[in-house]
Amino acid sequence: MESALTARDRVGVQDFVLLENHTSEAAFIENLRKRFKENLIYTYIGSVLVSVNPYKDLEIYTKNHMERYRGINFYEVSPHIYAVSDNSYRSMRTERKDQCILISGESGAGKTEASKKILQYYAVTCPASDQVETVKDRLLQSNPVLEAFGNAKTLRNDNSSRFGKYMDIQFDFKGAPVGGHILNYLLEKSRVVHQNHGERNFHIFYQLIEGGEEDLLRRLGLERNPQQYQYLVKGNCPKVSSINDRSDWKVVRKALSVIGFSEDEVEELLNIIASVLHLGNIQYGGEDSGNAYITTDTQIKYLARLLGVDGSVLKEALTHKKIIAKGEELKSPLNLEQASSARDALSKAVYGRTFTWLVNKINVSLAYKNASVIGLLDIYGFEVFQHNSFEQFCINYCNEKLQQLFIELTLKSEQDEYEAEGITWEPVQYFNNKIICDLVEEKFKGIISILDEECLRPGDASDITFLEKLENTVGGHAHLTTHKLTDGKTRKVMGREEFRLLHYAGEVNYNVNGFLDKNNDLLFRNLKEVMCMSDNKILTQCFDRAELKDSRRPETVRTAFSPISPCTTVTQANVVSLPLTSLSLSGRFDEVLIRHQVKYLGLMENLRVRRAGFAYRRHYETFLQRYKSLCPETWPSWQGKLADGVSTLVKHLGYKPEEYKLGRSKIFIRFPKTLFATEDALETRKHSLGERESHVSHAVV
Ligand code: AD9
Ligand code: MG
Repeated sequence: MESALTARDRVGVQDFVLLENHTSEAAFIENLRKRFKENLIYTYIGSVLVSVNPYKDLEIYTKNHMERYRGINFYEVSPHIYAVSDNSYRSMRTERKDQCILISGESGAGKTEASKKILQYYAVTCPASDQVETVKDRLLQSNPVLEAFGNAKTLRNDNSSRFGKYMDIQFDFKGAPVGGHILNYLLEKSRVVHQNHGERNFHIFYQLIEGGEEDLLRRLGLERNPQQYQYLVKGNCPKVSSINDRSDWKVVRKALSVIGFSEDEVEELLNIIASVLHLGNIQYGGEDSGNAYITTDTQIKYLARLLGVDGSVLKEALTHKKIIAKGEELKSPLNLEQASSARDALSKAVYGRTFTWLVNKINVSLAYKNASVIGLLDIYGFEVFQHNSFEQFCINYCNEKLQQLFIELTLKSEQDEYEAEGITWEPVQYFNNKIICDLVEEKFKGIISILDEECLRPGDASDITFLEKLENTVGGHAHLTTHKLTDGKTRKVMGREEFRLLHYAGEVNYNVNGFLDKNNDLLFRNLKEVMCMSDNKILTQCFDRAELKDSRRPETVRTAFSPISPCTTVTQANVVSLPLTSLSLSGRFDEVLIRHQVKYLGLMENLRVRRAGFAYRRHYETFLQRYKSLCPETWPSWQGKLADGVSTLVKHLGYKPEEYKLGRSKIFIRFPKTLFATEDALETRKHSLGERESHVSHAVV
């Protein structure tokens, strides 16, 4: 391979640390633009990768590209997601420390695509064996399955992740991928029963209807027309031009087999998916205030068969609520509204739990012990719509946590390393969004605590009383505003049912309508009972009878947040690289959008910290090994202490004192240009020796 960079690769600067005018946001964006024009979508800020979504295939993910990035150092090749992948891999191998790659950015930025590219890189470049081939296939095939069940078309992204994913890729001592583990969190279940205009339900429903074979659909009692299903018509958007549901169906079916789902399991899984559609078509009769009754018996018949439950018991559970009064069980009829929400609650619970079952099943097929790990964190991106509800609140809170982790790992760990190496440096101030995380999650007085409290308070608790409590408890907080708290002059007028959070990524107004219900996520006991009696083996695993005996308080969304905990383990891991993605719509360099994200992802602050510190660091041994040929005193080998050798070498190379510092085990180089110059010297020497540099000798481990 020809090493080094071509002139094109060097358009603008490939590391923002090299930017002349490094405090200027305009210069930052100009650099992104220049590179984007040349289809160079990646740029570094030190070890952080920034990417601009091209929305077209740039053919930069071929096998050749993968080969080019193997064993290479960051500065030797054009920035790429493969360089990040490779760097993490080598750190894991050489330092024997688990790694983590965080991927953040707004919805549609390209996070999920980036995580897939990383996975593909490992699948292609890591050592293999027959057993490993199976694992690689399974790892790769888990994506289409998870996306079918957990992604949907939204206004921002035709393939938007509606759940968070933390995936561990596990490697054995030879560096071969041998297993994996996926943690999913907080699937946006409400999408099963409702979609906003222009959005769709989860892909799998359309895939099944469009792609399912004739006899399969007949068996499931489904028609080949999404418009027939109440749960699929809410967004008025059954077809999406960028999506081929029929061919995706084939991909998903195959992936399920590769992962190791038996035919029976697939059948039961599809029975559940079809049941959700039938549930959505159950209609009720009755007056608003009177008792509801079911008018659609066909659906009940299908449901009874597909779920393996007694139709009349199900019918009753969909129209009555069981309560215990004075030790006696009483059935109280539901009115129209209550019955519809009981039905929807069942659909959400069935779908949500099946999704979790699916992830567990994939985990079983990927299970492996005693491995080193590279973790990939890919969550749903920050979302702001015209109307934002509880779902956006949860998603944006997740992003807030991720941003905090990012700050911890880039800014704080940077300072920690200088300390550990005994390097003096001036700490840089940066905005820490912990104040916003605390506002949401603090015990007793955080927004979630206040919400939980209202959910559990009997009597007149409502979305509005929740809002009032917010005003009373955290009303003075700098990051929270409501209608009542605004003066109506200086701020934009807000709705009476809204509160506004000033997130790290900008202001978002949330409408409190439905907050209590969505947080409670209550499923009536008798519906749970019916599910526990099901013959469907997946459902019996999803609805455990033990749950019926459990009289604890219902779980609220807070419990679903606990999986953010991978982040706590991540803090201990060695985080090499944190790709960040910024967004451009439809391949255009959308300056407004990009400026917004540069600002809110804190990229300028990140650059500031990087510039104040040292752009590159190398272990003495690595550094000496690579450049020793450039100095007569260190060539062919240095006999003394490594630090002295490095010191002799850099003095010979003419490094100025302000350009570098020597720590306990590493040399710290302030600017990449110093290193580039040394690289160039190496190149010149090799050419003068008539040597063609081979890819392998280029590798520095
Ligand atoms: V969300 O928060 O899940 O809504 P993501 O995950 O950030 O979002 P995603 O990876 O799904 O976004 O990317 C959105 C679309 O951008 C993809 O469907 C591709 O069409 C497009 N994309 C993303 N990355 C690339 C790329 N490296 N090259 C070309 C890309 N197109
Ligand atoms: Mg995504």
